[in-house]
Amino acid sequence: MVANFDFENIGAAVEEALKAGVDPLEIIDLFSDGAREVGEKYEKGELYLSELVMVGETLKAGMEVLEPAIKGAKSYKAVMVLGTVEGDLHDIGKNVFGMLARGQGFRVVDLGVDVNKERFVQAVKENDASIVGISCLLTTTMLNVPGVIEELERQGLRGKVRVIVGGAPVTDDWAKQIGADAGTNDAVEGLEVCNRWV
Ligand code: B1M
Repeated sequence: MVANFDFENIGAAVEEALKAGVDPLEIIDLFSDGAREVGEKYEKGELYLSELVMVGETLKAGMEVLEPAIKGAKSYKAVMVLGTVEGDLHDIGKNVFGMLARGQGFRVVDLGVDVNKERFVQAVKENDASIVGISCLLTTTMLNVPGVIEELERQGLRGKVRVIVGGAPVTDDWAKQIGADAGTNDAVEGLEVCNRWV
């Protein structure tokens, strides 16, 4: 459904799958598979940007129906500041990660997309956060992630927070090389790491 940009019917299909007892995480995996397939076609020039936009809308429509099935924690175990790095407008993966984190008892302060280093740092101070989550989908905007970590260091906050970077192009090795504590291209794996930290 994602690969066919069927944004009109995806909500009903997700509802039906949830009623049939399908695990919401399995549905997220299917979304990611569809998005990957579309991304590859776009890369090969087989799809237009307008179709990429429709895929985004389809993913969002599906996530809206999925969200209530994942939310549920009543108290929180840590505060996490989350945002997509400066220059990057992709937010679907970040929202998946944030939604899962809320469901597992984190208070998530979601700063949205195109978040600069100053806003990350300000939000850490204002919310006394212990985790900073940075999402990044473009190889070009990966270059903006080290700046956030440097700014945390400059403001004397790096020792107080753990930093996780996530997104399709991110690897744990790269994240550690730039001074983060962890990196992943999988929301569930990212959450496992955060749970180990608290
Ligand atoms: Co964009 N885009 N896009 N796009 N887009 C990609 C990323 C791309 C790989 C497609 C391709 O060419 N194959 C490519 C990047 C290539 C590169 O950098 N090498 C690309 C490009 C080029 C662009 C533009 C530059 C296109 C243009 O304008 N010419 C442009 C950039 C705009 C900008 O950001 N400045 C652009 C725009 C867009 C849309 C706006 C049309 C739309 C985004 C809509 C939105 O987010 N609201 C869009 C989409 C939909 C995609 C693809 C097709 C799908 C992304 C997605 O939502 N996936 C994508 C192809 C792909 O990913 N293979 C592509 C589903 C989502 C659930 O997965 O985001 O990977 P993902 O999140 C995963 C994990 O990565 C992880 O958890 C999620 C679930 O496991 N995760 C975290 C994510 N964040 C995390 C944070 C964590 C932990 C885990 O901790 C903090």
